[in-house]
Amino acid sequence: MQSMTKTALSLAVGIGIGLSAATSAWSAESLEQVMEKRGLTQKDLLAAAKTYTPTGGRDEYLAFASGGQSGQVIVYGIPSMRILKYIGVFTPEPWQGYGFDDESKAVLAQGRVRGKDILFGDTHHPAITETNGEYDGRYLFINDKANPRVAVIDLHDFETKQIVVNPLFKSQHGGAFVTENTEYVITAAQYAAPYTNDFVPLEKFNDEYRGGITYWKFDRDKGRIDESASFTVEAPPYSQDLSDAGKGPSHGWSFTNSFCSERYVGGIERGRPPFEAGCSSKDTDFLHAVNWRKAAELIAAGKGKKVNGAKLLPIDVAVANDVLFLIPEPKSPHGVDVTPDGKFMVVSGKLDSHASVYSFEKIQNAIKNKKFEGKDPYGIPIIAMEDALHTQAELGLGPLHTQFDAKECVAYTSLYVDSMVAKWNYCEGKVLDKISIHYNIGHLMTMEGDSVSPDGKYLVALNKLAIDRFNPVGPLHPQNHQLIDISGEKMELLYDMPLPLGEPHYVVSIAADKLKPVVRYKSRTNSRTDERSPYGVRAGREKTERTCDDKGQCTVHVYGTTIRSHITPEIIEVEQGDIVSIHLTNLERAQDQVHGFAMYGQNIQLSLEPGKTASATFVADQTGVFPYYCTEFCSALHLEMQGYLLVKPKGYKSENLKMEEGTAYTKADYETQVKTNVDTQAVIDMVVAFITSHNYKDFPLVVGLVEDATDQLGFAGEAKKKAEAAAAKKDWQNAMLWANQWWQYQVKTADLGLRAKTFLEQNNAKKVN
Ligand code: RUQ
Ligand code: CUA
Repeated sequence: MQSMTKTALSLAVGIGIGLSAATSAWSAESLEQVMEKRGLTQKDLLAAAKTYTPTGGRDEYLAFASGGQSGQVIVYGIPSMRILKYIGVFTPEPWQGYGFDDESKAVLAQGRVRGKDILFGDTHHPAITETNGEYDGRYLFINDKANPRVAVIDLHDFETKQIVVNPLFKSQHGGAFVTENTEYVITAAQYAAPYTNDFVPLEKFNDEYRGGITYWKFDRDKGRIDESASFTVEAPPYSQDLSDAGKGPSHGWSFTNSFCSERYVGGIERGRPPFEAGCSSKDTDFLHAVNWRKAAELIAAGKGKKVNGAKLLPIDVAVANDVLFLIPEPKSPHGVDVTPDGKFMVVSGKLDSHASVYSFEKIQNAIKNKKFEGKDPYGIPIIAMEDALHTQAELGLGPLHTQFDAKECVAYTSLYVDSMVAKWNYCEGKVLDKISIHYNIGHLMTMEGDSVSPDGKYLVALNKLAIDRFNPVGPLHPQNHQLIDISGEKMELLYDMPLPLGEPHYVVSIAADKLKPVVRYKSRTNSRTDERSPYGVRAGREKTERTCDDKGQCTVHVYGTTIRSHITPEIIEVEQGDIVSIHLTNLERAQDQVHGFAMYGQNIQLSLEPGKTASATFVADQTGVFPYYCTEFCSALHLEMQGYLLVKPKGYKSENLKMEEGTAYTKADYETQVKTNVDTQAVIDMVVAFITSHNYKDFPLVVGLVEDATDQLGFAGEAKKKAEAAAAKKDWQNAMLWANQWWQYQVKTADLGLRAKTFLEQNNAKKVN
């Protein structure tokens, strides 16, 4: 390395050649000293050891949490509780370009309600696709309560692909719940309302306001909900709450609980007692049992009707065909959960201290024997509670949701008022253990807890209040997700995770090894449709086209690319009034080599992951100079990844000016640069020799890096030719500039190569020749 120029040498040092890896200076403090200094107990240390994940470590489970009012989904690892991603769902999310590029705007536009953009969501319940009742990790669904919508997220890239709007409902709390093979995604209305968009006075509540349960047909091959094959089972205005789909023996059925079956309408301003008084006066509400398989057959046979463009199975048809039944359930329940074996349904009443376990077999017997205690005002048969109940267990105050363990008959129920989790045996109705949480738990979740084979191991308590758990940050506190170890007899609290992004109603978790997300897109992909974008281009084919229609409206399509460290094109010239559509394809193939694209004054921010094509369309309605740049620190020359949009006044005449460069270069400058380049090439050759002498082809990540490095080296070769051609003409200015560009490509080649080399070393690649 002796003869290297200073620049090439510093590059080599910077990228770690010739330096042995420095061993980390481990703290001289002893464990005891740290414990004393930080006031930690043995128990704290044990909890830390169960959750701490050293650098580079991975989690055993991934959790998908609703982001509540943020309208997003939050992804974190268990047991480390490290947040990995916020997925933009109902709300724009600029980092991902969600709601800022044309492709994702089209997804958000699907979620318009009665023609209005709704740019937030109140997300409640995520659900993962299932195959035979097991999570398969293909797609994730989540509902919006405030506006009756469901979103489909593809777990191959963790992006939202579809939003559907329920045309019948005006709210939709109970969802998303999937059937055993994801035939349907179930959602239920909460606040009864007319199915149409018409005004209907509240006095007609009993007759014209309705609840309902919607079965969204999921097309697995397309990975999208098929609205035309979806239908709703009409239900009385009983504030349907959450649902769960049957499994195993109860597959084909679904269960939906309800509150306010009093059908009370408040109105303090009309002198009426409030909703809360009238909605909790009866001792029981109704669990709805629906034979959805039969309902689907009736719909297919044309027995339903069309209301507001949606397929509806009216109550009378449902009743006549044994599709819909009611069973009393204790006061103001919240949540119904089917046991993993599909034999029982657990319901807890918020205003009752019991959890009630209903038997599917008993319900079926009552139906078979036509043993009903009566009918509700809408003619729906009611099965007596004692004819359906398996057992009840007194758990504590404010029981809400239930999740299941891998251990037989073991369940966990949240106790909202008590701020506790109860571990109990639902076969025998016996309490096994209780633990305090902080504070006022809503949902809770065990690993793969909704599937037919829960893993148990950990439980996450999703608490409604955090109060004093964290450093104060003003009146709006973070949410508190508490991780609990449930592997032993007694539950042990391990970790508090603050989550500052809306109330996380529910979360689902899946074994991390079931997920196989991609690290890059196929070249030129519209990530929202997963199809090749018609606007994508290859390297070297970048172009700008301007066309005008007969009314004189001109549209400029820019087909550009990004690669370290430049955006092509670097100058875009348009006329005031033009519609400008900038389409950028990220040419990178290396993992994590993302570029962004932001422009002054146009509300544009794109995220260009490797292979992706994204577009931004806007009207250049004001003249001026609009710099744009890459928003990801992607390379040493990231700040130079820039350009200008020039919006000229209509009819602007060029003043025939010449570009004046800030610096003039000489022959000596050129020669010094060439010397640097030659030395740099020596560094690259060393790296290449290392890589090719190892089995790098066995590492897809390295193959991606090598492909990108080869591209960059090819560009270097082209720049070299241009430099030499200019030098031959003694045009030292251009010779020097192209020689420098040649070096820039070499630096990127070396950077990629070094990342590949380091990876091979760290992963013990084998020497092959
Ligand atoms: S909610 S705390 Cu599922 Cu919307 Cu229960
Ligand atoms: Cu690309 Cu910064």
